[in-house]
Amino acid sequence: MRILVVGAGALGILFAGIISRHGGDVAVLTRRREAAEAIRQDGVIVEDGVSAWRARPECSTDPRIASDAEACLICVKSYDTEFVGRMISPHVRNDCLFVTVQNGLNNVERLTGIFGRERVIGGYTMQASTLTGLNRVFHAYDGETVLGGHPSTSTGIYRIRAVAEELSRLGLKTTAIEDIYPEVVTKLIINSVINPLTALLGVRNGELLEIEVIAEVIDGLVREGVEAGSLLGVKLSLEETRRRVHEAIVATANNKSSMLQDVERGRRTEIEFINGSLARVLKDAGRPAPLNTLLTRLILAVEWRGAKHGRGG
Ligand code: KPL
Repeated sequence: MRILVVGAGALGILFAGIISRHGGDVAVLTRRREAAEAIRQDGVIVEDGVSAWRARPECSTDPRIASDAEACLICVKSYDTEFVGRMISPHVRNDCLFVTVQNGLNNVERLTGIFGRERVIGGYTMQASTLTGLNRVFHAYDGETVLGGHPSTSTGIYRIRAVAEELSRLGLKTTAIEDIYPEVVTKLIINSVINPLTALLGVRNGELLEIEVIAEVIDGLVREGVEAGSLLGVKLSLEETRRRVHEAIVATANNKSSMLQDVERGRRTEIEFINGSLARVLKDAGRPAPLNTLLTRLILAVEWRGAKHGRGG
């Protein structure tokens, strides 16, 4: 299967590197010329603290590279999903599949708006990596990727399974399930805790559990998330969701969350697609969302500081 990884961030580089290392036919599409140059010259380098390896996926800044892809893994930030979807859409094959394991809500809908309901696959990933150079990542956790059927798609489960099997064969532990939506909402809640708190405090994921005074904030975010989930039609158990958040923090302890990485680079974050979207779901139903609202505003303020004073504020 010819795979196109769209985006050369922490996850895109990791996915393309793993797939290429396992003999997959993979290319990366990035709009950043200097990243494309580095990948073409030196390949991608993945290190995990013990060893490092290099792989050589193809790489281009030209969207026409999408023309022979059978599956596109969309690995850009949520605010760029629509842009890259429209950029590749004139070039893709009629039977190409579009897979999103991005953070945030509604990436599936953004893609179905461009490619229709039958070619989009939703999912989430617990892979954790930190971008350490233009073509280099620190792989903090080799987590599971899960794909599945979604209320906004009608992609056949057999096609979803075929993609999951192919990705697993190519080194990315991937499973397929009938209904991914509860898992997407759970991952959203996990991100609503880890991402803004690590970004505001400037700590790696695991350190969140050492800071006793924020335990109540974490618990409050889980409660708001579970309530938002039920408004989205997903019944989650509070206890189980607390366990999943805790498990994610422990598993990805050595990672810098994607939001902390963005803040450190003075870049736009995904806050409006994570905590902002949970706050909107609650407020639209007339429910209070104090923590998600506050964290959204604080991270937007940090973005403002970064824009005013340069990198990392
Ligand atoms: O999704 C992530 C992110 O940083 O965006 C986790 C899983 C929390 C890893 O850091």
